[in-house]
Amino acid sequence: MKRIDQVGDDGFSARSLLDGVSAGVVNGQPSRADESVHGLPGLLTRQESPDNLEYPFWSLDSFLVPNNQFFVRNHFSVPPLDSKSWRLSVEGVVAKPLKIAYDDLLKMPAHNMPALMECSGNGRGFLKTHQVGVQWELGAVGTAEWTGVRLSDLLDLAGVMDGATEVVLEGADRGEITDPSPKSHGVIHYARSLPLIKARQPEVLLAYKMNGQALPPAHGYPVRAVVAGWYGMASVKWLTRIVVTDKPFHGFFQTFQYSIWKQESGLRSLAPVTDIPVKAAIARPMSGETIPAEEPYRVFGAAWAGEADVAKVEVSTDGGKMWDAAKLIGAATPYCWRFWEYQWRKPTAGKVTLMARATDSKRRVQPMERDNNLRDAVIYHVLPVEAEVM
Ligand SMILES: Nc1nc2c(c(=O)[nH]1)N[C@H]1C(S)=C(S)[C@@H](COP(=O)(O)O)O[C@H]1N2
Ligand SMILES: [Mo]
Repeated sequence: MKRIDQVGDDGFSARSLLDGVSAGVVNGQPSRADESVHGLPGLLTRQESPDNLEYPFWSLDSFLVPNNQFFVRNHFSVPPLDSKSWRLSVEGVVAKPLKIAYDDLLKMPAHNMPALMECSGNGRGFLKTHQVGVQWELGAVGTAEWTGVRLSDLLDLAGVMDGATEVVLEGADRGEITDPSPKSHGVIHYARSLPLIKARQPEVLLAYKMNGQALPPAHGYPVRAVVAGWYGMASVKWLTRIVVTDKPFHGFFQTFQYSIWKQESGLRSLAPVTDIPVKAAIARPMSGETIPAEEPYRVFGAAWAGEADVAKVEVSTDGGKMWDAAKLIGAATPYCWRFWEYQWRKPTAGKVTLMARATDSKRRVQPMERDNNLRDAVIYHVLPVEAEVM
């Protein structure tokens, strides 16, 4: 079923814009990507036109994911932008509306920030109650080093006026969402708003570099937002317009998509998805893997906690009855994942269910069960990995 109608054919495919990596093998393991006729080597194709490409999470081995293996989540086709003609307008409740050129942005104070990006639908393919949307497994997540200017520096240039409460970020990409419902009834741009208080934080950048290279077209060239600590939907790519507002923004991707049920004073209401809660994910073994019996095995993965740090990761090799502490590797880097490992001394033959569970620096523990109020997003409950020891 075709979900999104594109406008014109001026967009082009993300795949043709990414450099391929050597096909067939990733880190010594066969790549499932080559099973797909159209697969970009090193990424799994979940959807085409618009392209939605997944990082093979089981191949995890470097803290920064290379640009050509970084997951891609697009709602429309990639807009053909060029840094020469690109302009960013800052308007709305500001004293001095601005139109910034790419070169002006490069002259502003630059900041480097490693940060994790995770799609709020990451893991949707594992939900027991099927949800419409891209059926991601574990790999709609990655960490990159971003370089750019602080959104707050730009807001200061424009002079945010009293009464402003939100900052709407709009991308150049657009289209009409026709099926399934809800429909957009006309062409819309990708847009998301941030509360002014988050927009003002130092971890919110307008980035023009990713891992030291110019931002690739699929990841928002020439300029994107990076809202560290929040799910990826907030990090608007192909940014061309910023509107400071004094009332809540209720756009399509703020309400119909990327919203969850909350309960306050006995009232249920939909609230936009925001920060990333604590989560551990197992990279190896991958599900269905065969593990040699009676030999030590290194269970390996990553954990992250949005605006908080990871304090603890525990592993169970018996389906959640007994838990043992995993070792956190390296030092904590704010807004990033932390790798962990667990030495499983003596796996005994048979089918096994492995689990990893993280706790953050505010003592919040990853839940065992899925909360259905979270609808099709914010998938962070403990996910079992079934493997066989033989
Ligand atoms: N303009 C625009 N920005 C966007 C999107 C989009 O479709 N259009 N997708 C968002 C979502 S849902 C995610 S998860 C991240 C993914 O960033 P990536 O493709 O660089 O991994 O971009 C966000 N920014
Ligand atoms: Mo996303």
